[in-house]
Amino acid sequence: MATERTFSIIKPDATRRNLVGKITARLEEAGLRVIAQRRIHMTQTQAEAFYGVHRERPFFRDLVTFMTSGPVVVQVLEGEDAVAKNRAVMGATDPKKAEPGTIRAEFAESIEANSVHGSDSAENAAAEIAFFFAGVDIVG
Ligand code: RTP
Ligand code: MG
Repeated sequence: MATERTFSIIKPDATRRNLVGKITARLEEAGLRVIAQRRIHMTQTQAEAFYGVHRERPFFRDLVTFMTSGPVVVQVLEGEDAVAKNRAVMGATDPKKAEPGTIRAEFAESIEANSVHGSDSAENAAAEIAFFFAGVDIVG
């Protein structure tokens, strides 16, 4: 597997509980390197566009409200097999179903307030990275 990049968000439930360092440490311990990072407060327009694929899902409105409820930390992660590696260290969407030791099992509050986002494919990773970062701000 070649070196790959993925996109990560530390969500508002985690920034509120001051977990940015602890979560980032988990990512680093898994072999992922933070090669770009920014703390932002997403606008409604940004959240709606970012989660556009979920527009028809019943949880879409609540998700946009949650993701705009406080600051988030957006990150570009690099490493071997980064997309799958990040998804593995995150754990399942619903923390009740997440493997012990994963970020969501340890830190998530609920299926919605689940502490982290990670791209689900290399294609989506490229699009999500480009949504938040200019090439000049990514230092691999
Ligand atoms: P993510 O996109 O944030 O990495 O999470 P995921 O792939 O594991 O989950 P996905 O199905 O893409 O859902 C995106 C986010 O929407 C919220 N959600 N709420 N109330 C619900 O039933 C529900 N289901 C999903 C979560 O914040 C989830 O991460
Ligand atoms: Mg997803």
